[in-house]
Amino acid sequence: MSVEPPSTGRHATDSPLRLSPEVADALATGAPVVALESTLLAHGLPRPDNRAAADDVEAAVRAGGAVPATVAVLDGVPHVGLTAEQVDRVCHDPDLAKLGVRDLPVAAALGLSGATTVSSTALLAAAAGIGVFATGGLGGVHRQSAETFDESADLTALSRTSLAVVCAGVKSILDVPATLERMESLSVTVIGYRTRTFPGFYVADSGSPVEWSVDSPEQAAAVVAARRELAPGAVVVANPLPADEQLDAALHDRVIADALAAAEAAGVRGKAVTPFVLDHLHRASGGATLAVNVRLVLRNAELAGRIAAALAGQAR
Ligand code: PSU
Ligand code: MN
Repeated sequence: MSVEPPSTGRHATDSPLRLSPEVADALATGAPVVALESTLLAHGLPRPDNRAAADDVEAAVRAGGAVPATVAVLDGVPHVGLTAEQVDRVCHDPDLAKLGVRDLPVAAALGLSGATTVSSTALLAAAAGIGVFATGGLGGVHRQSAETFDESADLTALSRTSLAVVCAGVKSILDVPATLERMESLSVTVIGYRTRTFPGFYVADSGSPVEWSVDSPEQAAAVVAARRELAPGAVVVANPLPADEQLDAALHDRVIADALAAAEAAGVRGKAVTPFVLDHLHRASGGATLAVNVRLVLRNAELAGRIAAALAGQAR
């Protein structure tokens, strides 16, 4: 990766990444590691519930058989693997920035702190040598993007970053068919996990098909390994919620229409859109979207752990 060196202090030849001892040790010995993003903690889930979720997600990665590596930028330094105190900071600081790839050099140069999105987490994780990453839902093409040009930087980042991203599809506040078209244009590999329909984040089925499907962590790992041999770029492993755990469909459609209208009325723009809409959904659904959001992240984290273990040849 290329992060601008600061004008004083560190030398440009120093690695700009700080790995936790556990993550450094796992990578050095070839043990499975799963990267986790911090924007979903800091900006996607409300305080204080986000703090327990952070621990639960790390525990789910361990249950799957891998070492969790939560990523965030603290005082200008990208950290891969956080201490409990560092997770506290990420979850409790209301002023923490939201950092995509383009924001990383500014944070590094000015010594700022921020949570990393899918785009920047993928970049930093790949730079650390981590092959698997778990999140909730990817960013993508927003509805009305023809007027707003609002398309998440997650998509272009995944087109050039070599790792697997386990997610429950893209957030259903987005234009899902348009996002799938963009992932095709960007040559991002997309596979359904035990499904031929692309998941819809809060709901199991987005209504769009997915062409390829795998049935096991070992098969997913084989696709990831084959992609690595062939060309840079990500493999999206789309892992749907079971039907009996999804959000009620009528509630889903109502609260999403409501949240998008509220964002429009409030004139929210840029990177504030996704956190605004998610927060509105959590309130409007009486916490139902929050519970489903946490559940799907935990499922993705555990599956990512299994895929990482399979990639490391330690499937169990
Ligand atoms: N998944 C979740 N909650 C979130 C996100 C993903 O369950 O809050 C975050 C991710 O960090 C993703 C970001 O990269 O939303 C997308 O933001 P934007 O639409 O501004 O690119
Ligand atoms: Mn955007």
